[in-house]
Amino acid sequence: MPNVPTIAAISTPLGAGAIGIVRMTGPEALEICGHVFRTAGGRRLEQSLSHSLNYGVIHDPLAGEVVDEVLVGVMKAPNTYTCEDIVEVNCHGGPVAQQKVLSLFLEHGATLATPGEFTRRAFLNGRIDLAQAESVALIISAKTEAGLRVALSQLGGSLSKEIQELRRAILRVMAAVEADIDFSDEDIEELNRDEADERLSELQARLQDLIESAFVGRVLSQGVRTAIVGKPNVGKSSLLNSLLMRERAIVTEIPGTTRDTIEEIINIQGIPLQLIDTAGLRPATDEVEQIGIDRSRNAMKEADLILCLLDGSEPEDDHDRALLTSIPKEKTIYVINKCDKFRGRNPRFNRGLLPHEPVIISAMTRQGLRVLKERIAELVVGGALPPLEGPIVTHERHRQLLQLSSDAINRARQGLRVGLGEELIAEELRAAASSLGEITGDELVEDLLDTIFHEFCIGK
Ligand SMILES: Nc1nc2c(ncn2[C@@H]2O[C@H](COP(=O)(O)OP(=O)(O)OP(=O)(O)O)[C@@H](O)[C@H]2O)c(=O)[nH]1
Ligand SMILES: [Mg+2]
Repeated sequence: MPNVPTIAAISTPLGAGAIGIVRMTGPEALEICGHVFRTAGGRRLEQSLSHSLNYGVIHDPLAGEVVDEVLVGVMKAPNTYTCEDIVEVNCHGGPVAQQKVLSLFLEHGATLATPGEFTRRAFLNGRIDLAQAESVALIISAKTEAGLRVALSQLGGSLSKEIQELRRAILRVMAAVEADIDFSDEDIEELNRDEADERLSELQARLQDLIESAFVGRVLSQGVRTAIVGKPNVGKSSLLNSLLMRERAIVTEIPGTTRDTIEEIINIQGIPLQLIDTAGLRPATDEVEQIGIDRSRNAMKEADLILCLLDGSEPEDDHDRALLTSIPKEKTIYVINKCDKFRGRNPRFNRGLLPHEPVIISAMTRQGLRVLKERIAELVVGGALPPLEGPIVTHERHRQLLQLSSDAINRARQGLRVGLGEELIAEELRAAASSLGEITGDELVEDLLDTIFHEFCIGK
């Protein structure tokens, strides 16, 4: 038995589709598939050219029956996704045929792949680094074109390249600091303390640029969590529906219609918003409503952005006042709804109570929605997404490691200024480089791999 098991999984989503792909990688992939695949001309699969598509049938040798008519893609090591032999069986898209093909592979010696295991092999076999591997999950979950562009550029290695450059540059300064007085080596350049400090200051600025890109990266990859909150009946669900342009949430004139939170993704000027419609906030009348209201408060707390909806056709009451004091105003846009009811006149709601200028809309006639979208883009990214040039950090894990690296450089620079010993300074710089190495996987803890790849889907 070879050390590396051959693994297999269904790589396309469950359910019916035009085609479904069962994928297998590992040293025995061709042999295992060969046991159950017959080409029309009786040729053996092992004899196929690399990167070829082979027509034939998958048959169950024990039952002696044909399972499906298929095309088998053969990709031989090392120029493949995993750097190992891969076969991809394109079946008809019914779940039964795919399951059957997978079971046959497992019966003939393959093991079921764990989530992300194909990509993990690509990483372990050195084809991509860890940051690139993580971008694969981002490509799958991208919610806007801009998000996809960023993920693809990360897969292409833009972030890894910058991080590797920074890491090497830090190690060079470290070597120079260590070599300072003891010995001279031709490969190590000489830097006095001021020069080392200046070099580190430049590196820190580059780290800072990356850290700052993380906000846009997160917005693009995860979307902006946006909670629509307000009293019952002010039109929260109507606003969700008009922004989505479909009747997603139930709307009635009965206060307390929405009981549970409802989440949908919309795209505003390239910014993905994860919109959350919530149960109206008021003293609950029953247990179910209370649970819904607790969820609304939670959604409000976790939101990046709050749309606080108010009914402009009614004067404010004590509930409105209580609500307004409980809302964190820095991340809130106040929206006065139902302007079709007070057309041309002032809302009956006293806008003097609001900490900033509200947007006036009608969720019913869609009036004011364009202005609302502009306000959202303004608050989230200052009007428009910045040009997506250069590497962008998309994972919180990366942002934290960059910050650790920058903090360590800071300590090293302080050490240089106060005349700390070379060894202690070098130690900080080693830590700074090591944090960066964790991003690309050059320095690694095995547990981390499990955490990262378990977020993947099976078959990727
Ligand atoms: N005239 C007018 N009526 C509206 C507007 N928006 C919502 N409504 C009406 O207000 C009522 C309540 O709307 P919903 O969208 O269900 O309100 P909600 O805030 O989700 O209410 P809860 O789920 O009970 O908290 C419905 O009868 C809507 O048709 C608007 O812009 N103009
Ligand atoms: Mg509702």
